[in-house]
Amino acid sequence: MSDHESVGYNGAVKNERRISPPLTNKAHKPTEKRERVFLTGVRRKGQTRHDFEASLNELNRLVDTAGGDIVGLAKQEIEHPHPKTFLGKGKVAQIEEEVRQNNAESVAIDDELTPTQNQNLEDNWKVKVIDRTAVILDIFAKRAHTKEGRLQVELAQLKYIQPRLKGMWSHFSKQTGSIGLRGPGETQLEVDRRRLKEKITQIHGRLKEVQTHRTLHRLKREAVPLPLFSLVGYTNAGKSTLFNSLTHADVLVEDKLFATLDPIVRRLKLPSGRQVLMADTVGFIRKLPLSLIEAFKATFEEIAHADCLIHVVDASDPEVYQQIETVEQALVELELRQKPILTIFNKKDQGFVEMNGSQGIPVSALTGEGMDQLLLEMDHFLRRSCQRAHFFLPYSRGDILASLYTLGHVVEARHEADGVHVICEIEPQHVKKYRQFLAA
Ligand SMILES: Nc1nc2c(ncn2[C@@H]2O[C@H](COP(=O)(O)OP(=O)(O)OP(=O)(O)O)[C@@H](O)[C@H]2O)c(=O)[nH]1
Ligand SMILES: [Mg+2]
Repeated sequence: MSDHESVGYNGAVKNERRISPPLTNKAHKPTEKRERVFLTGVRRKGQTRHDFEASLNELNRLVDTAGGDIVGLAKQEIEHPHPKTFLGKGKVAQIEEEVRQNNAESVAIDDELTPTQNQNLEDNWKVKVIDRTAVILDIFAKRAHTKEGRLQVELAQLKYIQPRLKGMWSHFSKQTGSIGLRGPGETQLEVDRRRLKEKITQIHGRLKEVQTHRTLHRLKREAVPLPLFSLVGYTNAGKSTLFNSLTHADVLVEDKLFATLDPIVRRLKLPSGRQVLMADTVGFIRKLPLSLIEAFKATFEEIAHADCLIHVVDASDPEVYQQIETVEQALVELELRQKPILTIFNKKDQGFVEMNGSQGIPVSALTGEGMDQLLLEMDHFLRRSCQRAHFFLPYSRGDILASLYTLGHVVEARHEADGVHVICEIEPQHVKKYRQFLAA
């Protein structure tokens, strides 16, 4: 259980058990330099109060993870964001006053700002202004450990910084190391636009190299035909806990957002004796900008090559519906929505909120309850959903070969003079679709 359990801020999180953010520093190392952050929530037209509070609450947790303490909070309802300052004039003045009174070092806004709005607000408040994307990027920067992960974060940061460079020059060139300006990209604040562009091209190149290596590695792994199950889910749903419990791995588990950034794959044995692979991946969160998802496409590659997704849902969280929706939306954006999905409801030990209509295998990754059933279901899934089929494809139909790789599991591809013999385990619907290419 976390130290933060019952602490809310300004009454915004009253009854929401586990998304309650910390106000105390108890959980942090005493040596850690914490930044004084003023939080601003903006309720857009059409947004429910509940959704607004939940999102703001989450930003509070994100700021905490990034190393900030909330020293004040302002909320505003707006119909349309002001093109120049995002917030209305009165609110800008009010926040300026509060920032001064509370000695805030930065203002975090729970929305996405244009570079102009960002700059104008900084001019007004004389402190750094960070939007939700910047906070998330900062956490990613702290948490990426593999070469590929770090390159991806750097790329995302540089792309984020690019249009904002001017403002960052004027105020914050000396402030590297604080939230939103930290990580692999921070030295880039000292280079001009042209060099930034060159750098972006260069990182693209290096990423490509790393990714080629990774693809080779994966192809080698795929030479042994093991089905791949990939965990997906909202951040903090319990994916890594489940992963550790099933594969006896030792992945970092934390009551923080985005504990996992770099994907990891392990082998595991199902009750039937069949071996499979399982991948743990980065979690999703609401309002994750598409550009960020794009920078992490490679990270999601393990999901793209999975035979089946296991959607880990924290069914004890009052926000469960919104979280399911966010994950499904992200899967649509990544063009992965057509993958077979096994849904599990995690954290049974904490009691589930009422779930109308949705179904999932109830488990507790923490206590181990329901794990046997999950493993049986995975076995069942493999048997139920696939059939072995033998296709012969002329070389002119490379498109179908590519589809077979995406939709099913190619066990063998034998290249002959006039085409490719493919043996694959694939769902009957796809066998039917390509039946004219079935080998006799
Ligand atoms: N009570 C309870 N807590 C759980 C359970 N599963 C996970 N947790 C807790 O939930 C928190 C998040 O768990 P993680 O496994 O790190 O979650 P994750 O989905 O990997 O999160 P990210 O990597 O941040 O996306 C940790 O504090 C876990 O101990 C469960 O079944 N019951
Ligand atoms: Mg994790």
